Amino acid sequence: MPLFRRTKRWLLLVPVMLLSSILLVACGEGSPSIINPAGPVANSENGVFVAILIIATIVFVAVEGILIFSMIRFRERPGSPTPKQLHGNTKVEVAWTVIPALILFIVLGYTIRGLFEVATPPAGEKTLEVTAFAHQWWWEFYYPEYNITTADSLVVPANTVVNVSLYSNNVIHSFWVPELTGKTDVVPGHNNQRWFKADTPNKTYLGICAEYCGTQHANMRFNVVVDESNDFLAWTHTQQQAAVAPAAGSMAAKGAQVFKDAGCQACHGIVGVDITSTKATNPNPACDAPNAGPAQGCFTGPNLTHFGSRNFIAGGVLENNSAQCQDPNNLKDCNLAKWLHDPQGIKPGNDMAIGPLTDEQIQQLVAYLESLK
Ligand code: HEC
Ligand SMILES: [Cu+2]
Repeated sequence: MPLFRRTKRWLLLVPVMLLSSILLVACGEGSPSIINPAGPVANSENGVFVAILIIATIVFVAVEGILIFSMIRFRERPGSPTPKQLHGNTKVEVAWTVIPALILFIVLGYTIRGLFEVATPPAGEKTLEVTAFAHQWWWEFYYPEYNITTADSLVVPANTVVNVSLYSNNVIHSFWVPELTGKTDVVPGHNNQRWFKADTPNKTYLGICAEYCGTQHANMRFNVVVDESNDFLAWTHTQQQAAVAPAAGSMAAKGAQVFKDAGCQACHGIVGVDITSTKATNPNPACDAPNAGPAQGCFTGPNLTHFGSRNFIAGGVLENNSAQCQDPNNLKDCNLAKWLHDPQGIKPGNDMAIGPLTDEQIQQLVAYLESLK
């Protein structure tokens, strides 16, 4: 009696399964994945995943294989006798207790090794300190060594340990850059740390908030821009400068005026305009007080001193496509203009509550904000 009597069906089933798995793989195109690690922390985490996947696959194939084989090979056939009736078998019981226990110990070993690998950065390496301040719903990054505050983009040098202090004064968020490091909760009143290192310069990775934190949780993204160390230093130097003052009479200068008149300063700090130093916006305990505001150096919205150099708007809900924002008479594809036109329509519930702006004001504000490189 052959094992499978109707071989043809199986021949059909196998390619269908393989093809559908190829289709599903295509779904992941372009989105960040933990199985493309780009630094030691993500590498170690991926190692644990792969080890467990291999062990689990072997167990799955063995168990299901024996099961399917037995179902077919020993199925009831017409006229077959009643099988021998058994009860209990000490050897089998011991085997299927001891073998899984050993397998789980191996999994535990890999996990514990992984935990130690990602817990603390290797000693004696050059380190960049960053404070990530999780807002509802955008990320602010403060660089204490350089006294820089930025939002949406975490710029880091390659091959350098980046030690991120995670701070929230609102709800629990979670810091996650799938290709660089796993998730770490950002808990009010409990400042966690997360380190990572990026292997390759000139790459950008997507960061995500991985803990539901309100309606716009999914639009709380950021990118990690990895530079050569020289480019990183040049970037810090630019970011340390006060905002460029627009040429008198220019469209941007009119925008700067609108920025004052339309009340933008109530929520946004610009160094050289309404604040003297970015330090004011760093997570400082004064900002946890219920009535904290610009007077205490605490702003509701992102610091805009160098907004023009960033590639995300409002937690990545839009891309800052500066190239489409150059012609004041044609801003239909300019995302910044869209944002200023209707921030609540684009990101409902966010904290930027403003009255409507005229098209002219938007043209001027776009010219101004995009000039803040
Ligand atoms: C009541 C506070 C408030 C006022 C007033 C306000 N904003 Fe905002 N703004 C915010 C907040 C909060 C965000 C971030 C929203 C988010 O991502 O959830 C933001 C985001 C932005 C961004 C995107 C910045 C980035 O890095 O992602 C720009 C640009 C901006 N605002 C410009 C303006 C301009 C121009 C005005 C004046 C017309 C203004 N804002 C008035 C609170 C405010
Ligand atoms: Cu969040």
